[in-house]
Amino acid sequence: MARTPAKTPSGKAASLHDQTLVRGTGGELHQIAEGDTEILTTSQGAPVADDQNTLKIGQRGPTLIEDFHFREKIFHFDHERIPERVVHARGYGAHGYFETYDSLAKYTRADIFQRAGEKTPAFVRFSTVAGSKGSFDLARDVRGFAVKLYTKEGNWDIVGNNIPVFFIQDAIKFPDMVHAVKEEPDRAFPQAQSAHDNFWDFISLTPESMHMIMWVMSDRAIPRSYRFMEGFGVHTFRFLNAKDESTFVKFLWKPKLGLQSVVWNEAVKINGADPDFHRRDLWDAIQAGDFPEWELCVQLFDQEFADGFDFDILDPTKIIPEEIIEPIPVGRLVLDRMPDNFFAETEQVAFMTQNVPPGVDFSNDPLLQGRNFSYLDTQLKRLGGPNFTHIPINAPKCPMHHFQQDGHMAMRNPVGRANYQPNSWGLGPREHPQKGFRSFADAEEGQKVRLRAESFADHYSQARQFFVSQTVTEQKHIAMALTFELSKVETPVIRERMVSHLLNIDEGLAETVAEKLGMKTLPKKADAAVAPRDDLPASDALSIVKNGPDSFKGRKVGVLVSDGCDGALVKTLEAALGKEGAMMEIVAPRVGGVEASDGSIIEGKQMIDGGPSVLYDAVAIIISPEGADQLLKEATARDFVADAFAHCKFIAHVKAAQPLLDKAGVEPDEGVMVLDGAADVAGFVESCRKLRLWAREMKVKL
Ligand code: HDE
Repeated sequence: MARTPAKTPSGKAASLHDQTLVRGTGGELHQIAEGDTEILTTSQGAPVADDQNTLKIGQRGPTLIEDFHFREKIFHFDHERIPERVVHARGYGAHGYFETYDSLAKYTRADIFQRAGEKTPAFVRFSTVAGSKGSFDLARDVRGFAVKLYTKEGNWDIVGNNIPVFFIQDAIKFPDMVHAVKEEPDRAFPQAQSAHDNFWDFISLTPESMHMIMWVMSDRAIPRSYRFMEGFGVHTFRFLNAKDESTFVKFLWKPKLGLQSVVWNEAVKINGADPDFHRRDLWDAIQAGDFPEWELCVQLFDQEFADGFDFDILDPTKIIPEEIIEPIPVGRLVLDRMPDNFFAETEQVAFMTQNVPPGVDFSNDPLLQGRNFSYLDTQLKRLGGPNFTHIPINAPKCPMHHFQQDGHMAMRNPVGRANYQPNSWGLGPREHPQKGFRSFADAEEGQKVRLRAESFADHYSQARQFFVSQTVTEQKHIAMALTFELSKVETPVIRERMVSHLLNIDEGLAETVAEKLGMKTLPKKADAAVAPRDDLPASDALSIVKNGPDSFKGRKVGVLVSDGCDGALVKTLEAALGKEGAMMEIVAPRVGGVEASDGSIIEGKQMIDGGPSVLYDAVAIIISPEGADQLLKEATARDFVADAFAHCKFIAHVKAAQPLLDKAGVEPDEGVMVLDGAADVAGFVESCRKLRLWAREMKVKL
């Protein structure tokens, strides 16, 4: 059978999501000719004649051990699972590339930063932290943002999060912190949630977590999409140039589409309506050719600058405000291809903080140091042996020459007589002092101690700075999140301990939370090792609302239609959204579609029950008077409208929809607009760019 390797029109490798493609034994893609079906074989390659029935004696007799095809099939199935990641178990990945803007040779000798326009293949895995592999996407949680860059000098993994600080300062506390947030060990719940006694018990006993807690209680922990969130390397790293001169560096990923999150009430409902909301969003965007993009930015500084801070740059519970060191964009990351197979790539990808190329080095951040130890260990357990770098997703895309050999599942071994060096035959690779990885020759001296540096002692000042940097809406969300989480804590003393920490961050916040929890009196302030500063200036970079998009690109409008609706208006709206780079999804009483007044059929993507408005960034209601009569009797249609209103979304509607809006309790405001014809469509799309009408939130209780 002759096959031609497949390419897309752009020349890029085609994807196996095209059902007419198969992967050849060498990994290449082939087009299957029409009517051409592959013959099913065993794993050993033997053609199979019958895959519907086991081998038996007689039609109703016992199954024979001799049935090697059955045995192999069941054996393989029984071994399909590997341990899920102990943290970040639920994740979703995509392929893409990183493109360098300009040479950074002045700061780093890393090959990836030497040439403007250099493109480096990349794989990214986003994740939640606490939930297991099958948990829901909209948990209140940190999101992992792990990037593998296949550079010409080996893989560089920036294993970051969507939050720039962490819960703890020293790696030795990681197992405690993770145990506390995961399901409680006796009852095995709650799953993928921090709203329980154990988590808040640990946190309330760990003041260093307070800055992180402010982030996790903010809407950063419920992003609208992976595409609309930032990523952070968290720790301070080093760049080393050709002269081995060191510059400290922090890594930040900034989404081109701006920041956006959902509100908690929406998150709870999305988890029910579509637990895969984030993965579906990434899949849909990439399949539609709407490739998400981030800029990699660096904050660069030297030792002298670092010494000027009140805090320690080795402390992972601190940020360097962007107003103090402006992040410089150094390249862009584009995700343009989904994996062919989730397990092979997204599940088996092994990120390791210790994967750095020459020119990038570590700092002494005690969390980073501990991570460098942990990630190799975890891959060994998860992937079952030392040869996990032979798995294609983990294999570097540059030449490798070393003497590591044998072991489980070895796919490659050194060839020839010499598997050691030095040897007398001049065989095999040798190290290269100039090109090879060199660590920064930092002078280290001191006693062996188990101590936390005094420079790590301020736990409240930046927590407060984060809070005062938020808009009023965002501050309210933080207060509501803390109230919600602590309302699930059954032990009063834990709630009180938390409020006593909040008093060190913002008294108004502490009072609101205490009042909403029904505390009669305020506890006394927690003792602080260092007096919290209240003069750190607000930083706009810390707010989501202040860093939203400048267009509605990449967002989605849900359009509720009925029989007899204005089909031309639906088409005008679709065209206007298309021009904006936004998507539209039809929500109809039946997926089979509705018949518009002009006789055209509008197919439904969702039936109302399956397409609640929480799945959309804005909604339009284009129905006929009869449709309105019918829909206002349906709870799901009323919820569609009421939720969109309560979640402060922009709502466009035809006049005929008014009875449905009235029934749903919608009060007129500037975010509720009438579509009286095509001319009103442009105004609606323009309003949508603001994403939400937060002013409405005062009226509705979220
Ligand atoms: Fe991780 N972390 N971590 N972590 N982490 C893992 O490695 C660990 C930390 C992060 O999509 C594990 O392959 C320790 C900070 C991401 O595959 C494990 C400490 C940050 C991912 C591990 C930390 C992260 C992981 C589990 C404290 C943000 C998912 C499975 C010293 C900067 C990567 C695995 C993926 C995964 C250990 C703290 C980010 C057990 C010991 C801080 C994004 O090795």
